[in-house]
Amino acid sequence: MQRIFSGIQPSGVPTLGNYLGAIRNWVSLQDGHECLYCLVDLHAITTWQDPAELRVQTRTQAAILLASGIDPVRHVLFNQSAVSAHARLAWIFNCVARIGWLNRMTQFKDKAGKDREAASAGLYVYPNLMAADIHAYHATRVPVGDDQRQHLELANDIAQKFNHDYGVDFFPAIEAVVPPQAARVMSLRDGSRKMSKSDPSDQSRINLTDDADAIAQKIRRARTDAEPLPSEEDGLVGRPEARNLVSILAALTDRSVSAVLAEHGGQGFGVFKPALAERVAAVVAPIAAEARRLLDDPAHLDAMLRDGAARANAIAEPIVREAEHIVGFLR
Ligand code: AQP
Repeated sequence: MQRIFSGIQPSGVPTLGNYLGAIRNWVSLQDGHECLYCLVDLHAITTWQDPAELRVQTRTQAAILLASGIDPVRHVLFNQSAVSAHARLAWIFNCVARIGWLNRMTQFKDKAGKDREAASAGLYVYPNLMAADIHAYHATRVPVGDDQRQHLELANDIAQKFNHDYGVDFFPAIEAVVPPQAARVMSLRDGSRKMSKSDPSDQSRINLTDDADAIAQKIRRARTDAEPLPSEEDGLVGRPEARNLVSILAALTDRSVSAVLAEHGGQGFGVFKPALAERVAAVVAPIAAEARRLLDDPAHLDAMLRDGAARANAIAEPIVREAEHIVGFLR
């Protein structure tokens, strides 16, 4: 059975983008794979996180993942900092990856913004830690949104260089599993930016804790143009906000963009937006309600994460010890 690893940063409340780009895929891959799903708190602190908030967000994410259908008994759900193998292998990878490779990473450029000199060193080497997350488990399949493809290519480059430099065949190749529809959900306020849980504007995203009223209000206020929807995909060229809303509905209903346009083409946003809001609420509101119920018992969530970390550690520890041995560390 192939092993899957994927992570999500507890840097805020997960969004509809996280759900359609990653979490939904995580749930369906549970059948037929051995899955490790990780709340990547080491990644989260590459940008400032209030310590008390980080603990709350980590629990909230655990609750949302459970409410979305992640099974912590058949599979493994844990937080990254509880398994030291991640940080140890990341250090080795910091010494394998080349600065030129990291300089090409577009996510660093996006997240660091204009003042790159002021970004944390952790944000710069973020892709090396992500490579370590996956390779510490010898995972071979990684379900991610489209925005993470470049990092996965880097993770393969690092593994190849490690194997080549040390003359071993130790780290396997990994394959990105990217969903066909809505692999990249965009902001509701700006169709050129991806929907992000850390966007300062709450109106830019649907949080997986939003109720039906909040969802309807955010979609009603979502930025759009004045034209009705086209009947064919060509008509969405130059209309990123319209394309985003149509893509969201396509993903939620497991249809192509053209199939959605075949049904809704010609409609104005006054008609389309309420139909979309209803679909979004049908998926998000039950997750939000179940997550709220689970958050009433934080001790249970913490115990579940500790159990996950112990099981993750049992897999990663021998692999990372072997990597340390290959590198020449004396034990
Ligand atoms: N807008 C998106 N559309 C599709 N997929 C997305 N993902 C994130 N945003 C979108 C996918 O969600 C998974 C977990 O992401 P992450 O939390 O590890 O980091 P991120 O990609 O940086 O997500 P955010 O929401 O933008 O977080 P912040 O704001 O903290 O930086 C990944 O598989 C990602 O592809």
